[in-house]
Amino acid sequence: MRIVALAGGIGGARFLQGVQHAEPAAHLTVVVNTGDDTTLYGLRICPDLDTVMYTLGGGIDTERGWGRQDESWQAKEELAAYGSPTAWFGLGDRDLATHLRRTQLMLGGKTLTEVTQVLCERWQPGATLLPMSDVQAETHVTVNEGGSRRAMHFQEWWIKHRASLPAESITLVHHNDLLPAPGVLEAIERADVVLLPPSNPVVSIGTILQVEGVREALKAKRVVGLSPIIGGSPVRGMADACLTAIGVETSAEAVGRHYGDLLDGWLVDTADAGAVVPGVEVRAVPLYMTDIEATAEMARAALDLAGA
Ligand code: FO1
Repeated sequence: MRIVALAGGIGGARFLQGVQHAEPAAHLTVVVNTGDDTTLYGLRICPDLDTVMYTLGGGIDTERGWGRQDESWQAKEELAAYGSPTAWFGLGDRDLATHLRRTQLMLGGKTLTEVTQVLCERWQPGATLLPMSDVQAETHVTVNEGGSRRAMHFQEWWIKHRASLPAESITLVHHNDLLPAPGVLEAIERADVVLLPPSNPVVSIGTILQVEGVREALKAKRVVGLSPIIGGSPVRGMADACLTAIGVETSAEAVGRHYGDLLDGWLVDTADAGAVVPGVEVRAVPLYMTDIEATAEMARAALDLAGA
């Protein structure tokens, strides 16, 4: 069975572990959000690609959900001592090697798709990881600070400000056509089922849906999504701040409706059993990823709903 998932960071990566546990023989391709990517200290940093790669490859810090386990922060502390204005970014010493190696490969002429394949040779995630695009695109958030409007990179808003500054708009900034990375549309077209994990519907899944041709390719497929919102609040992260910014209510039903005609099925937690999404089959199952077995059950429920 060929499964394609459009995924962001922590929640998406954790769900994909459940998919692999439920269907170890399936061929899994993950189309990963690159809108969170940023360049700091001259290094190209791809948070969602790294989070999926580390999580499926066994290198993730399971407590944080991002970055490497057994991490140290010497470089970050030294940068803070120098008064670096970007010392707020969680630059782990082990994680730093990934940014250095990625940048080294890109300076040598490799695309992000090619770089990702090289880095995955070490981590062996057991899935094909594809960036959504090889074209640089970054999510910027416009905030209103004391009457003056300012745009900042998503990472600054998310990490430095903990998404506490009300976002007036969230925009994906790219200077070239947002073309899909090689293999993305082909993987979707060949898929038996496409899954939308419980990632951030705005800055992760929503970003991938802006890539040229992706929405059209999905229209021809069985697509099942899982709600990242349970009982009116995000399970983790700050998806509510992002949903508010685009005028979508923070509820399982509203997010399902937001994905609209892309979905054939929508899994909500039992707490949201009454959710109705016109034209979409909604099922209520436990959606807390408390351990790998619970997550695998979610994956089985999604595949069952997809009729896969
Ligand atoms: N998230 C934080 O809350 N604080 C950080 O300092 C931080 C650093 C970081 C470094 C590398 C990486 O791959 C992820 C990192 N994240 C951090 C998570 C990241 O900001 C988010 O997971 C995604 O961008 C949103 O899904």
